[in-house]
Amino acid sequence: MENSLEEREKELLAKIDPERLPGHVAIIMDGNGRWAKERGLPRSAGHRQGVETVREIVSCSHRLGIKVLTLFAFSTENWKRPAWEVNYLMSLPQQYLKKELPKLVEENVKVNLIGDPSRLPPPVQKAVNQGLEATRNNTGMVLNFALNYGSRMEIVRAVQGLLADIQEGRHKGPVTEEVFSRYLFTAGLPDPDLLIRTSGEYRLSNFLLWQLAYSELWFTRTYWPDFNRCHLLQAVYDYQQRERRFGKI
Ligand code: V07
Repeated sequence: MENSLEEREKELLAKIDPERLPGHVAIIMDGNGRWAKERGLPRSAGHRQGVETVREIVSCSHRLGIKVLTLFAFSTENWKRPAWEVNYLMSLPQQYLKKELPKLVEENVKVNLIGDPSRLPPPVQKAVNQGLEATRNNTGMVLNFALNYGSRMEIVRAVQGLLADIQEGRHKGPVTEEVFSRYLFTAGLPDPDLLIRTSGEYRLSNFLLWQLAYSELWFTRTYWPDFNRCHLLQAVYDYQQRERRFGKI
């Protein structure tokens, strides 16, 4: 007989070493459209179910003790999708925060954003800023949404920022990896230890190219709306079975 989700969760939790958790988990949440298509539903239904998965994964990550969870919510490429779909996607940050913000505040979760918020519709900017503001002093898990994010854009902007600081005399001395990192959207956050991508695509798709240099990569054919806490726990368990050497022997 097939195990229930609860039993499977218990088994996985018993196998996971709480001392060796990935501090930072990043996720490319892919497959919402295909999930919907296979059910004869509109793509928006896939995105709506995807938000439910976000709730479950945030809650599981928090309970597990993960310190930073980064979710790729909207890429700089996603503007090329049909207007109705972009509009629907742009309703999700508000929808999510309206329902979840009290719980995030309560659970000491700190909301953070990476990407360029200036091109987002003003109501989205407002909702997201409220989320940042309401959780500003929280010290628990960092819930980091990549919104209008693209890694090459991030790197080019870092170069521009650094160049300006050098020209204006604000930065003196050598340009090291550590100095450069301070100009990325992820300044102050550790690099991801584990990247998860759902729905059977095996690409980075312009996500955290600099930051993923040494990360363990974990792929599943499961579509994001079907992804659940047991998949996350399995990814963490598999991560713990791998040996990370950072180029050393
Ligand atoms: C989005 C749901 C998850 C599947 C992938 C695409 C659709 C949560 C947010 C969000 C973003 C910022 C924020 C709070 C919540 C979100 C977009 C799409 C654009 F402060 N899910 N989700 N934003 N999807």
